[in-house]
Amino acid sequence: MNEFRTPLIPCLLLAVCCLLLSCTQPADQAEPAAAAKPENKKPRIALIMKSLANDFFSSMAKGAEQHQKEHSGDYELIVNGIKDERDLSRQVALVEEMVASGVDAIVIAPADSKALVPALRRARAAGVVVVNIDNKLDEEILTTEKIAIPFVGPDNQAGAKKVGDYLASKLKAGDEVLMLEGIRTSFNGTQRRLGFEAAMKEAGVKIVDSQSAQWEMSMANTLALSMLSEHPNVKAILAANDSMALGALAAVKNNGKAGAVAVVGFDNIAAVQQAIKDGQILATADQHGGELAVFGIEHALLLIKDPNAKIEDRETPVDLITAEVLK
Ligand code: ALL
Repeated sequence: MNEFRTPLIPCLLLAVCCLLLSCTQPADQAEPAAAAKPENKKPRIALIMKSLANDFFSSMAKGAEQHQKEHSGDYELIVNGIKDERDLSRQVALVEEMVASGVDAIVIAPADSKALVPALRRARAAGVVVVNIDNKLDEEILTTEKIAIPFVGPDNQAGAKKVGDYLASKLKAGDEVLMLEGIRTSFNGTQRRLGFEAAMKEAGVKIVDSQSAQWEMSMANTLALSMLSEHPNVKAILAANDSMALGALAAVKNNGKAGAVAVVGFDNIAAVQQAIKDGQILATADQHGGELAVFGIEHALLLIKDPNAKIEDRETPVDLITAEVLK
């Protein structure tokens, strides 16, 4: 019996202290993000990206960190990402952690165009500025939920069309190709599929199989291997990002088709740039990841200063990268 009685006194004391403390705390300070900030404190901006294993996001982080260094008097930067392209719940948790830590703004490249919306709505409700970069959030859901979140990013369909057109210039009507898609619930993944499809259709090239490798190199490698053995006559693989293009390239080599099956990607990461110079990958698209983050941060700074500022979406450039361009 005694062992139950001993902790009772400290517990009671703790409860009384908590009660006293909560009485002295004004109700409007209950939300961390609503807590009053000392006047001249620098705003804190959280950049939330996707898989840090993807070189595209390390360049994005570098661009943001460089900008912060050059504007260190204006804001503090917290850089976050997830380990796995598909780990949506970790990205949702990151949004929640950043809100709880009292950041002023979140600049996010969402891993999914729909699944992240509720967490971002809660962030907005807690007074946090939100700017969407890279992969656009679902417009329909944003409208239904009545939230306005500015978007900074490229026209992915146009970018993929440029890559597809370039590939088509090396093929002839009737040729067969394969496609590796990104995560199907991400808007930029869908847009790139549409761009590739349009280019192939215009050139009379047949897409004989198209599957999602979820933006990932190893999944792309496994899928491409089985697609290649099922369709031995294909002349090319169109991958919706460079990680998948590298996975596809390894599969092509493994299948003894090096040189006979062209590979194209999207992102212009360092390894693919090298593969283009070496003649192993035909083309990719540069969507300037570093600038994407910087433009997002600039939008966030404007909105922190004036939460009612009318901020327009910003379309960023996307350029075709080929061996000729890299010469
Ligand atoms: C997209 C990016 C990149 C990237 C992919 C993987 O949102 O635009 O193309 O490779 O995410 O997460």
